[in-house]
Amino acid sequence: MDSKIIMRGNHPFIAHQQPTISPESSKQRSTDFFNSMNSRRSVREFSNQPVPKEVIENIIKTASTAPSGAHKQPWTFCVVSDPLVKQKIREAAEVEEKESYENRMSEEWLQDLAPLQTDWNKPFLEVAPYLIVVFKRAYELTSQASKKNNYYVNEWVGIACGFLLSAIHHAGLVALTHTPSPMNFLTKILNRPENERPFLLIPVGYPAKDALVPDLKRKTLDEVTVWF
Ligand code: IYR
Repeated sequence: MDSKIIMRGNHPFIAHQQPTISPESSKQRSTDFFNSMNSRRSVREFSNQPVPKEVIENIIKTASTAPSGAHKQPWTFCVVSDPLVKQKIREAAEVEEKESYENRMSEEWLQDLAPLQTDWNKPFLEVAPYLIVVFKRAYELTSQASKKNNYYVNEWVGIACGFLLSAIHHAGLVALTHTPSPMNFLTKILNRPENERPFLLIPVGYPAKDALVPDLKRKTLDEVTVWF
């Protein structure tokens, strides 16, 4: 159904359309959604089982519904399934990660990571069928090679990644929110333009049959909430 256009100034508006549901349904739906999201875990052990491309398209479309300042949508999702590109990314990530684990990370940081039992080896970067490399667009390049501003880019791209991780979970897949540091190698390997900066590297797929995750506990509602 076409929405009726109402002009505000020179700009078209349409009626907000979201079905109203009862408070009881809201309770049920928020409980169900919490239970679903509470079962999401970051996974580092992937199966190489293929994932339909349509699922990846849908989760990226979902991420791109996120709000953004001045509706600039300052994100680019690079989708990598080519084994040669995945191999290049793994090799470059492991070079940086080895240096980080051996020389750059503080004792305190290494101790904080001990419960996760991570190290510089990143086999998941080749095993997972897809790597989604999220770039933030610091500004936009116009055809006249001038720059157009984007605003609060970290906040909006972070929110879009939250939507992406939720959509991945909802689709029955798993992901790792991976931050090899520094990440400039992704700009080079994926040949991204000067206005884009790597933000997160997210392997996506099915979990390995015998995948383990650390036995972590989440903070309680009281620990994370202050009511006024
Ligand atoms: N980037 C490294 C180290 C690492 C850092 C944090 I903060 C983590 O939550 C987990 C790992 C790695 O991926 O191993």
